[in-house]
Amino acid sequence: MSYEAIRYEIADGIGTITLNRPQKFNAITNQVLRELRQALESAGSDEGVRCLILTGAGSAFCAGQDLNEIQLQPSAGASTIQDSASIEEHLHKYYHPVILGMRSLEKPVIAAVNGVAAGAGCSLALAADLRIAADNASFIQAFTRIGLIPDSGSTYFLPRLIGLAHSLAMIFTGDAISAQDALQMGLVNRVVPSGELMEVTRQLALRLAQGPTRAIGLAKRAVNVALNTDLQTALNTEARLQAEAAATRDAAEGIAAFLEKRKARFQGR
Ligand code: T3D
Repeated sequence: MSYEAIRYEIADGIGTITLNRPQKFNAITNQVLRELRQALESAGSDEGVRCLILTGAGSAFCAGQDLNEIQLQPSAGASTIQDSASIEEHLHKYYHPVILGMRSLEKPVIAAVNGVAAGAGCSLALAADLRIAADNASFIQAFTRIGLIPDSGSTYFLPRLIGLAHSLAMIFTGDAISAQDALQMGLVNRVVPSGELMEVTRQLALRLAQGPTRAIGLAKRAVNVALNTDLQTALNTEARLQAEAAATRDAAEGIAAFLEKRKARFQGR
């Protein structure tokens, strides 16, 4: 598939998705979401991709839903969006496959947040496994600024990452959170000078892509399960997935390399 609203490039085992509507601060259209879904599916089935980076072209990461595509009909008590009967249907049909696709992709996903991440753009960053922010990045739960509520997973990810108090303050006020404040809250893993963002992110992605990526993927699945379950189920899931990890060539290689006092050569299987 050819991409227009995003770019999708693969090099050195790293897939890089770049939201590519810089003049509109990478605001999200249906085409963006269709292409994102396609790229995620492609990354999932491509053994050559062992880590994924999500970033934005130009000065913004993503300004959320393109507000030009929303058609409000307040008198009818409803709103619609291009190609969908309702906002609810739109979220199910376009946004949810992307958010679920990021979470279920058993490969690490790093958001390289190069500028403002607002509304569903903030949700996209939150759905990634790791976030590296440029020092000029910011995070805005912009939804309530325009009379909407957080969606695309923000109500799920935000309290889990930064706790209730910070989450509700962000959601109720819609205030911008700076990269430094985001770091203190635990919203991002690291803040780097803007000019170094992609290089630092690529170095981390490369390290992960050269790691035991099958085990990393299974660990992501185990954590996804553990987030929503009791201890017994989490323990059972760990045990079952540990058996899978232990059966990989990478586990044999990792243990052999330790015993032979050499660096392991992982292949992701
Ligand atoms: O089913 C559903 O779809 C519902 C789902 C909703 C999910 C959501 O994401 S709702 C929230 C939508 N997003 C927003 O409300 C954020 C709107 N944007 C802003 O508040 C500001 O643009 C920013 C705070 C992100 C950045 O401000 P600033 O001053 O740095 O930039 P700017 O001048 O406002 O924006 C730059 C350009 O991007 C500008 O284009 P122009 O006028 O120069 O041609 C602006 O119109 C455009 N842009 C920014 N955000 C959006 C957008 N165009 C369309 N939709 C946007 N969301």
